Amino acid sequence: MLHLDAEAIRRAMQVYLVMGSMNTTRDPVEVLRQAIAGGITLFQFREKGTGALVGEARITLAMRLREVCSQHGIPFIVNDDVELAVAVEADGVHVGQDDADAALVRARIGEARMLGVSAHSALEARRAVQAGADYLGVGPMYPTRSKADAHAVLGPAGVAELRAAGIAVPVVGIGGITPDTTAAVMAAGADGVAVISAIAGAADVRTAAAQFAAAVRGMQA
Ligand code: 3NM
Repeated sequence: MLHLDAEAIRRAMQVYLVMGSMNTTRDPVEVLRQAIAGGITLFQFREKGTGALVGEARITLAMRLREVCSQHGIPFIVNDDVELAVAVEADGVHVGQDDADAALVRARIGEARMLGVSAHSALEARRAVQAGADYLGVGPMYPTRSKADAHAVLGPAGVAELRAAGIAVPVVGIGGITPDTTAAVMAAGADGVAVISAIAGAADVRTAAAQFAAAVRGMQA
């Protein structure tokens, strides 16, 4: 397991790839390898929604992806499945507002693992931080086809609202983000961009990831 301090967590937000087997027609392990070669800084395993693997196949894929992340020093986060996260020695867990209670997840995973929580308002953000969130996912920034039950589009203004309310923890924007819109999300106060389709669904995964990395770095001059 990686032991990341607050600054390392903030840096890990920069190019945050989210993926499950449903998000690619290729071998997710190969997609992850390419994305790491292109410069992603964190990976979240999100095996959820129509066509998601269950049972042994789900655990096996999680272990394979976890191994690739370990080989490259990339933090590995599991979406909404604390027991899977513990079983594969994940570096953290991410939960949405409709998933397990964040404070209970924190109690289960301990202080060493990262806890990410989705938030759509300053109130949800404050509660998440109180419950022990290390970082927040805020979205959707733009319309997305990757999440059936996504909230109404917040836009980068959703991130700016949290910052204006004094929320200082690392924030990653998510939802419909492309390399072209990355600068707007960062300028609103995000520490990085979380992406499914624009990386996992790209014809050239490595180049797509590199474009995001360049866009994020362009904002840190
Ligand atoms: N969460 P894409 S939007 C997993 O708004 C997820 O909380 C969202 O995929 C939120 O980059 C989303 O393909 C899907 O739009 C992101």
